[in-house]
Amino acid sequence: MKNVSLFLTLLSFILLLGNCTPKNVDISKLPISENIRLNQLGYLPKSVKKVVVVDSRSDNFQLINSVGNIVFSGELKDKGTWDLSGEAIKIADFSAFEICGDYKLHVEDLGISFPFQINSDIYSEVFDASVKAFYLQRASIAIEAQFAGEYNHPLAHPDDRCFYHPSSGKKSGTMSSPKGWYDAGDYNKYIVNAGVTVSTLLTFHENYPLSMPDNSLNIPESGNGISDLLDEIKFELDWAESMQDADGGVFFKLTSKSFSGFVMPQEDLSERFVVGKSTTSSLNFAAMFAQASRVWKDLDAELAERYLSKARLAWSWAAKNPDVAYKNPEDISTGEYGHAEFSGDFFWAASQLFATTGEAEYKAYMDANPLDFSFVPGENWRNYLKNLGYYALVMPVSSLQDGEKEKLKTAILSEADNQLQILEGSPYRQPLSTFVWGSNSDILDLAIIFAQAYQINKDRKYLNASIETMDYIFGKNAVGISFVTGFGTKSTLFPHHRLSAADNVAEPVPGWVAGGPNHQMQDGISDNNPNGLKYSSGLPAKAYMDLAECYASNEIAINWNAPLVYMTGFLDAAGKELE
Ligand code: G3I
Ligand code: 9MR
Repeated sequence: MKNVSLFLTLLSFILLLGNCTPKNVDISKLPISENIRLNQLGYLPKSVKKVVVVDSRSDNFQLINSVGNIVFSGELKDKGTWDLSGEAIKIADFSAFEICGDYKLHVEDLGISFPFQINSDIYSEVFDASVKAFYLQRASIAIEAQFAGEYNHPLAHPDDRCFYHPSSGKKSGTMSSPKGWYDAGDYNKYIVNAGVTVSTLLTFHENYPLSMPDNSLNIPESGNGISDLLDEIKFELDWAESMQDADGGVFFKLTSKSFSGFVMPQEDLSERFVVGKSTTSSLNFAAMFAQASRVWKDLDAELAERYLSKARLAWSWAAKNPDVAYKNPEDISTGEYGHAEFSGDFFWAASQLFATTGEAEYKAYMDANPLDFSFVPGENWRNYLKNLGYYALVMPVSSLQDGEKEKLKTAILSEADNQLQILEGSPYRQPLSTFVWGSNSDILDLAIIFAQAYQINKDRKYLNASIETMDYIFGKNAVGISFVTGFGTKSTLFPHHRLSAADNVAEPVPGWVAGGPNHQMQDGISDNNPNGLKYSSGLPAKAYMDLAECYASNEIAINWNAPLVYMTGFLDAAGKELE
């Protein structure tokens, strides 16, 4: 390994000499071009570094360091026109250049790119921020300045007296259901969305348990000897646990009757209701608590046992009530998270219960109801859940026999190869070509497939694919921005997020990934919605507006941030491993 590294360093040096006749370029005089689409955080030193150059007639590019020296130059590779953005695409590849520092890219007929770094810790800060964002999203507690700085606010939504809505099955009365994270830009809490969020975060922790130690985030629980990531997840589990009915079934959501205005949470004094009870909320509960039981087993045996017994009860309720879909009652108009086909939910819950217990009942369900590992855009809180089941079953801690684990690993690798083929054929070198509501979470979930494949066999092609896919999130996209608030020279500034829009702070709450381009533009101007938003482009990969009113492409959501945590944490670890 050492010889390879020495060779690569020498190669970089030769390239440096060969490629550059150190020439000063007065970059201060060059215009900044937003047609150079790159990862605005930068690049890991020993990794793939491919940048998209849009609508340029130039044939080459130069890499310029902070003092204006051309340190690398190369040819622009023509990739033709991308029909999803209407752009002529060329690729600038400077993967061979590995020297850490601050750089910009120059293209003769365009100008200079946003600044970026080559460094092994470029994902470290955004990883922390993507988790800290969850703390800033907490309900029922005061978010204090000592932890939140300028994003502090008084206690809001105590949720200690929530009315049972008739759809919950209760005729009257109230229940206490405090804590948990606001779902997204709104102030409501949904079990179907909490599940995929908690499971994605726990899956990251189970695979990279040392990535976020205690005292990483400066949250109230910091210093208690437990990973700050687990402390944050526990705040959601504390709420979710209160949503289980005595018979094991799980209520669907805790919500106001309609979406509140764009006010700070402490100003939203709407009555709060416990609404619905469904197969899907019960399965989400079963899955996340079975997984949580596994994770807390060595931290708090009693809690782990309690979680597991509640997960079993929720599974049993769902098994007895397999077809109870959720639909908003007439007097409720907040989020629905409604789907009609629950096989992915059942498989995921059975997988988590089996991975934790090894018990025949759950194995029997999976054997009788097998599901392929696959990826379909737009399924992120529905059929995609089965993939989280695969991730649980292939782990060393899982009770599955090795032979069967190998089969599941082969399925993951096969899908990763399918997606890699799509990436290789994409002018933007990322695997998504269908842009719907929450498309950035599709990108992030695809990156997790590559990360899981890399975890299985350490083939660099999967690590590189995960890096190129994440480059899209941080600026290598047809919108030309970093979709993560607070990260990048040009990043999402006005997310559909009441906490960001209603506070007196100019900058949005940092660390949130926006939903991303959505060709359906449900909030756009139309015959049914004459006051809708006028999108600057209807091209699928460009159908995005950085406006607070834009909920169909610019909202933030906990289930979209969970894979952001996974991937920035994974690349932060990979960055250190590659050093
Ligand atoms: O996936 C299908 C795709 O196959 C199909 O071609 C396309 C056209 O029919 O539709 C796609 O489904 C879309 C789905 O998002 C993709 O995830 C649905 O049309 C679209 O209605 C659905 O939007 C959901 C949105 O609520 C409106 O219901 C989002 O998934 C969901 O993330 C979002 O969730 C909201 C909560 O309700 C409230 N809190 C905020 C949160 C985020 O916006
Ligand atoms: O703020 C709401 C957001 O969380 C939802 O995802 C979105 C779609 O259900 O609805 C948003 O609320 C808007 C409502 O749908 C229409 N009137 C304006 C509301 C605030 O933008």
